Amino acid sequence: MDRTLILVKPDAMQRGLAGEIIARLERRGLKIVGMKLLHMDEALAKKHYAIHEGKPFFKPLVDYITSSPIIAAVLEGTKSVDVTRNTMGATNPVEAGLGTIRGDFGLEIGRNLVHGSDSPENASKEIALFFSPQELVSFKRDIDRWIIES
Ligand code: DAT
Ligand code: MG
Repeated sequence: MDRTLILVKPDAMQRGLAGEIIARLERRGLKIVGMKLLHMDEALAKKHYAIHEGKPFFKPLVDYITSSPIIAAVLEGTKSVDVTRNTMGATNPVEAGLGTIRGDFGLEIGRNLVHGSDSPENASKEIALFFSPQELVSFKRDIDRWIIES
């Protein structure tokens, strides 16, 4: 199972870039197997960003990610973690390449539009924070296409 979690962050939601961001990942070939609009509370934000606890940007990060509704989605496909992160670009938009989401639409590290899991292990953990197994569909690969299993 090759899945990753993305979050369309509050700045992207407020700027009307959710469709653009999801479209770029979808056009790459990744399949949407789960999606929801939700407003993260502080407890969920702290769990999701637990690895950054203690860092100077932790509180601003939690305040930011809980500041408006966001979209959480699970994407599935070959090397989904790496492909998603390549499509997102570097954490700091100033360093992100043109043609990446952060490079094309961002300027501030604290407003970098999108989250993507950084390893398959963390993807599994993060997906479980946001989705129950019943909320995800599964795709079956049939040579060169993906078919939703009923
Ligand atoms: P990424 O989102 O690319 O996985 P990360 O996991 O290192 O990056 O950090 C999580 C988020 O925290 C990142 O998207 C933006 C914020 N952040 C990271 N480093 C920061 C810094 N030095 N100053 C301010 N915000 C930072
Ligand atoms: Mg990260």
